Amino acid sequence: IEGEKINKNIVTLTRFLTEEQVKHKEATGDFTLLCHALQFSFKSIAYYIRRATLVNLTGLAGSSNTTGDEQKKLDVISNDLFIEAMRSSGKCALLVSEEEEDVIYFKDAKNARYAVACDPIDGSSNLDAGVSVGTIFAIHKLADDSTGCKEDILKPGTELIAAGFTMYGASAQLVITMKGGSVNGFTLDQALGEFILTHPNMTIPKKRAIYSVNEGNSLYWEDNVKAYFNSLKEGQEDAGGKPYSARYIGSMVADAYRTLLYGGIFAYPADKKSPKGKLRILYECAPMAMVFENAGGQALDSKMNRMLEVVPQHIHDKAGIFMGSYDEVEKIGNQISAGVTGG
Ligand code: P6P
Repeated sequence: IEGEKINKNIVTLTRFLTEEQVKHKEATGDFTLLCHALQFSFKSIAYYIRRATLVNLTGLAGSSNTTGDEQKKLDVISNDLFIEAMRSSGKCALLVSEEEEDVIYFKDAKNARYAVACDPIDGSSNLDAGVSVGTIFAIHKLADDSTGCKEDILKPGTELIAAGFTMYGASAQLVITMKGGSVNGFTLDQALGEFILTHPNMTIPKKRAIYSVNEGNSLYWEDNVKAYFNSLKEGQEDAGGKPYSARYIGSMVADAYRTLLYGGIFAYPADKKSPKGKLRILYECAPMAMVFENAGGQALDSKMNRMLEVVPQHIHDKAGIFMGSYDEVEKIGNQISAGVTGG
């Protein structure tokens, strides 16, 4: 094609999933089919987001979700799309969505072996401003003797089978990782309707002088969190005396994607206003923690526990989170552990 550099070795998400499946002799193909339902929902949501402003899909749908956020029309459409994609796959036994107060059980999915947690449109408060929003997902496998119950998803992130997110920006970027695997990035080719592997084996830089946090909450931060972020604003010996740069979009998938690519630290600390933090464990903190760890980074909660070892008691439980470059999180661990506080 004139002017376009043809990528010689085009790997579609569909091919990638099939190649992954054949690596596991015991694979039944159920996980692959579940992922096809996932990619269908990402393509559909991407379609609606592109048209949102054109067909006046932004603005409030006049309802609110479980956590009191005013729901935008796209929230509702994306949630419905995701639920129907999971239901029709027949491979999902139960679903937790940020938009649904209770667990959704798919009783018709007789032999379904997977439990999915998702935030269909994370960062939706930014939609009207054209800021990148995204879908975050996490996939657990049911216990062998279970046909699907809440305990199948109230598990630590260390047991996640797969996790990732799709960021709807200039194009739709899917980032996915599987248990013990690498992190791979795919870009949606709108013309073909295919996710193409564009970022194989993503690894986060070991360190980077960029921090990403909502400074507007600093009044509520614990003293050791304040001290840590203030220390980044002083000249850094190992950075030629320069302080860190601040980057904050306010949409987790966008801040996470930039941190994954460039390095640095993203944080939403628990604080006096939100003692348990703001971000939800099942469909924000744990899936992101799995991506960051598999990319060579780290993720901790506000008590400096490994985020992937945190076990939620309720499906919408929250946690404080610090995640990013390996060395940047080490730095936090050393500084904040001095006086561990926060939920
Ligand atoms: P704040 C968006 O509402 C969200 O859930 C995440 O996407 C984002 O990281 C965070 O909340 C932003 O919160 O308080 O900084 O606006």
